[in-house]
Amino acid sequence: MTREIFTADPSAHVFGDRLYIYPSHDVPTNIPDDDLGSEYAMHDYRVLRMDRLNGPVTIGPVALDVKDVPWASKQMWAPDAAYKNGRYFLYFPARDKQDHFRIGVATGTDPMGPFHAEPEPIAGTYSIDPAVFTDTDGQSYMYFGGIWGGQLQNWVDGHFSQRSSTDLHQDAAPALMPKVARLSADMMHLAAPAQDAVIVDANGKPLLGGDHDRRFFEAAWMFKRQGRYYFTYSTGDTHFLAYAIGSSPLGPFTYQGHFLLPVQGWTTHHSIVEWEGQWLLFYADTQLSNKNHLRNVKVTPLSFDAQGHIQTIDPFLP
Ligand code: FUB
Repeated sequence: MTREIFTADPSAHVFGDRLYIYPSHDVPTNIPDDDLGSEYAMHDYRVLRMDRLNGPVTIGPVALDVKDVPWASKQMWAPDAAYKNGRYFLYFPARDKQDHFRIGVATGTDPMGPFHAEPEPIAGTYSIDPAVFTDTDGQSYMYFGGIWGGQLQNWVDGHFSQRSSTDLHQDAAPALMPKVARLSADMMHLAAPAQDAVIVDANGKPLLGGDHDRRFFEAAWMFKRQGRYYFTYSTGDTHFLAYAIGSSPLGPFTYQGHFLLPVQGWTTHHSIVEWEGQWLLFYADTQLSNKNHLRNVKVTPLSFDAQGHIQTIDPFLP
């Protein structure tokens, strides 16, 4: 969508009659690739805007820099945004001064920013990849979490303990699940402690830790279509985007399948939004750089069959 800067992890939202994308802003670095994602050394956010589908993309100024976040030290990873009562909210993960990923919130009056960060991360949050969904009744929910470099495996008891740099190494046990929590009316806090957003198979059994083709890794997203809640996510080391459907935003969600086959590059992270009567998938790949940590956001139409299944996209086919 834009070649001027490197962007990834696109969280798209329609505010008014325009579409805004809240991506990670990738930057060059010599840090080698590793299982922790150390090469993703981003330090600020830029917002993208489209005034019409397939129209030009406007790149906003710096919307938030890590130096202006009192609690954060580095690695401004995949953000999301929301709007309520004249205020825009930017939710973002970053490492704190102890090197633990936490999730912060920053607010502003313009969807392009700038955003002013709260002095502390949101109490009760940890790990990475916040995604905020507002239901048709006005209640908002935050989904978050990511294993390996996202550290979700280190928070199983509600506090950080260094267990592993990947996952729990319990292939026959239920996988680590994404987290979901109701947001407070002011959008700044969790209204209740985060709980597991459980992903189950067709028999109602939680997906297992060893099921790398299907289990949750990172990159949560939620949308509602025809009264059903679609929880979408990345399988990480197997490089698929997958989805599961539930009847409540809190889950459980029944696994359905992959909807994006692996792109060029290690990560795969996305958002799905309906705009101008068309469902759109925003994602990213490394075709312009050939480097895992220098990605570019793309958009493609998304289709559903009569049963509401998402039709699988092969990113290498026209
Ligand atoms: O962009 C940094 C991290 O890589 C994101 O937080 C993950 O979702 C993955 O895309």
